[in-house]
Amino acid sequence: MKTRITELLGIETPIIQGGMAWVAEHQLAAAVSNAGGLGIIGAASAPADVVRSEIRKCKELTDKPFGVNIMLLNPNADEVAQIVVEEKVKVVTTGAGNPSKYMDLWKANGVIVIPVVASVALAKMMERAGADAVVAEGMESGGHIGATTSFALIPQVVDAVSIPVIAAGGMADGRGVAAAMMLGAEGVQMGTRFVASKESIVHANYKEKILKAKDIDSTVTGNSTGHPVRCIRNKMTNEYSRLEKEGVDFMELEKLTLGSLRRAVMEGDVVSGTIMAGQIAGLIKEEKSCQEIISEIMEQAEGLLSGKSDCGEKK
Ligand code: TUI
Repeated sequence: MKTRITELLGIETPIIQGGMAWVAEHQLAAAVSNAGGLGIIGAASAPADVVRSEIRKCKELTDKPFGVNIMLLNPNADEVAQIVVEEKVKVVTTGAGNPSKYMDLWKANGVIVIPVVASVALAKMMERAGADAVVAEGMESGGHIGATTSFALIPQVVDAVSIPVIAAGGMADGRGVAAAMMLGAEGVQMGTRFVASKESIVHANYKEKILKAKDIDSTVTGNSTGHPVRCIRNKMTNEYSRLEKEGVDFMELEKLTLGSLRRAVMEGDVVSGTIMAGQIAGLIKEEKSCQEIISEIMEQAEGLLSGKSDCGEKK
């Protein structure tokens, strides 16, 4: 499938991997890129030298294009913004903020910039600032989210900007990709589907939580702090919600989540850890390789978009 996104990025299929904190490291990014999509290293809160080393390791595993996601709440974001230039990373995606202050640096150095946005207003601002494309991310997504669903957000962003739009939030199979394309997207970013891939380094307990999840198993913490985060319901989220209802202060809530994503991803603490995942987790039943994921999804999406198959033919 060729779109302005495959052309822009020089990739075979318009599938982009989310830049997930602790999960999107070099093995996963290289596997997605080698499978014809765009792999992304998630810089998240990592120190700048760790990000540099991840980029170098990724280059050893793939000759294909890959990107780095810069989480703008990261205190090291300025340093990481510079490192992607020094390491000649082809693509940068950003999350959890407005990357305008880095735009001149990146554009002057030929970096393709794709901010993740959760609103039409930020999408328009990013286009004016020189973004090459945007990811429109609905609130079905895992992790830090905005307030609008993918179904409502994607066509509104498509109508508001001329640059290509990549859809994110709620897609994990070919039906989701085809639907996003029908809404006007030219690519799809998936996170949760790749967390449950063979090449993902997350602890087996975390993968099992995704593979066993039902439609209603995610919840959103942090609405009261201004940083809503979608994750799978567990002891931590129940405790968090209880404290939020009691109106405890921000620092008390922070204590509950300090290091909790790392504990879930690396140590498999799925009881008091944070299991970030999207609402589509309930659709994901099997751990597969990134190659299998991408080729099966694209085969199904292409069949649907060409009218040659129906939506019952699930992969
Ligand atoms: O960034 C994400 N997803 C993330 S970041 C993350 S790490 C984190 N952990 C705990 C609390 C906060 C962050 C985990 N998942 N997705 C992209 C995304 N960006 N979703 C929503 C936004 C967003 C929200 C507000 C982008 C911009 C924004 O405001 C822009 C402004 O005007 O400042």
